[in-house]
Amino acid sequence: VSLQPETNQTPSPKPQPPCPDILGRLLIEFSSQMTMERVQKENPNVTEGGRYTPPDCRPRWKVAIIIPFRHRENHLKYWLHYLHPILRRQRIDYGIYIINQLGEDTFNRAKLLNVGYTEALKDAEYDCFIFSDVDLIPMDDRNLYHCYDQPRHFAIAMDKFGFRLPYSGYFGGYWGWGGEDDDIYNRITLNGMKVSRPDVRIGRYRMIKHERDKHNEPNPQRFNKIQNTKNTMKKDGISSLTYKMLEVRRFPLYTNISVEIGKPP
Ligand code: UDH
Repeated sequence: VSLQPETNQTPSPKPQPPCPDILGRLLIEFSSQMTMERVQKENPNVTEGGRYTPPDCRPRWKVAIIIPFRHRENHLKYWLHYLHPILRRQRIDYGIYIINQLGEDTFNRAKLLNVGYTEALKDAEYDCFIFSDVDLIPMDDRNLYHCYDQPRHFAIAMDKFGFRLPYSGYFGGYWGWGGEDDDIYNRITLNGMKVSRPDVRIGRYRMIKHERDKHNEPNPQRFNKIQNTKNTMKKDGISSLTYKMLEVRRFPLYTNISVEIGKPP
């Protein structure tokens, strides 16, 4: 999903003919072995910390891609292998941020996304933020990772849901264990914004199959929480965010931000 700060509203671009490098539907598979060395060799033009600027045109936007993360090194290799070339073909000016939750307390995806938003803004003047899970790969490079004038839901047709939107208020690339994807959908609509989505034939995604992670069990309060967005949204979120930054490390293909975010009250 992509969110744009209110102050930075940009008019949506006019429909244009496809760029020459765009391939359309892509073959995505996870059976071949992947190594970070291979992915680095494939992407020599990505600069330190996973930054890229197209050399042949001036992009309209600067995009930060934020990935919540813990113990998913193998998925990350595939994600970088597929996404860097796609973003390059799309002529995106971007930076990749892996927000790594330290320790073994309960995983908090939404809080990591908030940390990513805050920390990425210290790096550059990003125009918008795309939140992606580490195991979600777009199957079509016409699904453009640039900014939109309304919050954008990219992964609308996932293989695990039969390439369909599971419900109309769905705003996640993920089936939420804390309901945080439904909560942000509520925040968007309560603030008078509208979710924008690609065509269902283009918004297709493959998820890397995996077992449920430890310390990320379904939150029993999730149904109750999403009933209360209207009351909680003004005081719970970016405005109440606290965390302990432990390390920012620039790898060739991404910036790793390791944080302690505490545990549930
Ligand atoms: N994530 C991690 N580490 C974790 C948990 C989550 O990196 O321990 C990140 C990662 O980017 C992941 C995202 O948070 O893609 C969402 O994780 P999730 O496991 O909550 O959601 P997902 O849809 O899986 O990937 C749901 C459980 C599937 C169980 C399937 C059993 N057959």
